[in-house]
Amino acid sequence: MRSGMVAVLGRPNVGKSSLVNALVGRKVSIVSRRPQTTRHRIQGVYNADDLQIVFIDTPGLHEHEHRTLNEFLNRAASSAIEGVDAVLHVVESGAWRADDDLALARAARAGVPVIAALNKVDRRAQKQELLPEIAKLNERHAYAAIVPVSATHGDNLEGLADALAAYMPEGPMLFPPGQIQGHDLAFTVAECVREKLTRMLHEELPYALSVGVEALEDKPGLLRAHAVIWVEREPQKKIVVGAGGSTIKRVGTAARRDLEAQLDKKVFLQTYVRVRPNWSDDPAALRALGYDDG
Ligand SMILES: Nc1nc2c(ncn2[C@@H]2O[C@H](COP(=O)(O)OP(=O)(O)OP(=O)(O)O)[C@@H](O)[C@H]2O)c(=O)[nH]1
Ligand SMILES: [Mg+2]
Repeated sequence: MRSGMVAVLGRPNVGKSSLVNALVGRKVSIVSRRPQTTRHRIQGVYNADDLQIVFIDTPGLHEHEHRTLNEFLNRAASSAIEGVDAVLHVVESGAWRADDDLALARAARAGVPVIAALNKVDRRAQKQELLPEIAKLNERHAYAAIVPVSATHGDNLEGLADALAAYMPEGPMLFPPGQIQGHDLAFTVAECVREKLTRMLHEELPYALSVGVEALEDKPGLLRAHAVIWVEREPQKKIVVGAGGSTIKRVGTAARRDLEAQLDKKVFLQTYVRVRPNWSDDPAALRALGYDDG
């Protein structure tokens, strides 16, 4: 038996959370086409016959933004490397950016083997295009392995797990096989609501949003939850609510349906929108809203 911990690092939007969800076989981390979707370290456990890997999904490392939230996100990602057995550096095929250099530098600093997952290879029409890209990655860093994958198509995930397995220490499982999620129900509800908001709202608004759950009642067959959506300014509240409450209603319905499918029970979800000026640039507000700076 081998078992170990793997920190999943990379710049925003390369598909880290998609990859962790695909490996773990269920949705532990929210996903959207916008960068900076993940805001917390999120654990997902992969189990195979003689292998257990605990993946730690992290916020995308990035340099160009300077609110306190961005500092928190970068610190939360950087500190995920502490105590892990390997780092999985996720990169997007055909799209190396400056923030990839930043992520690689952090990964290399961990002092453990770094494996590259070359993600989104489904977008490459010709598989030969990958060879020069793999050669280029080899020049950038002495990766322990470079594994082309597609998180959304499920391509080569076992190949990736096998490559990681070689670097997992021998030893007993870290978690019982049934336990696949490290976060509590309130977190799951809040993240689900934030995912729908991030997907449905335009432009800058997702970055001005945070979601918390203020009350939760979990009974057999029924979950009741009150979610509070925090925005920074009154006009943002109007946009989230929408004309006649239409936007918030769509968000609430999508979140409820997703939660009902995930939890296999009925969900009664109420949503409120409140203003907390400048929360994303205020360390005390960030801590109160559940953000962890590592
Ligand atoms: N075509 C394709 N798209 C993918 C793949 N993996 C992820 N995506 C898409 O890429 C976007 C970002 O995915 P996420 O998993 O949220 O990326 P992330 O790296 O976790 O992003 P942050 O949390 O913001 O750092 C989403 O629109 C995904 O559907 C893939 O293998 N192929
Ligand atoms: Mg993510």
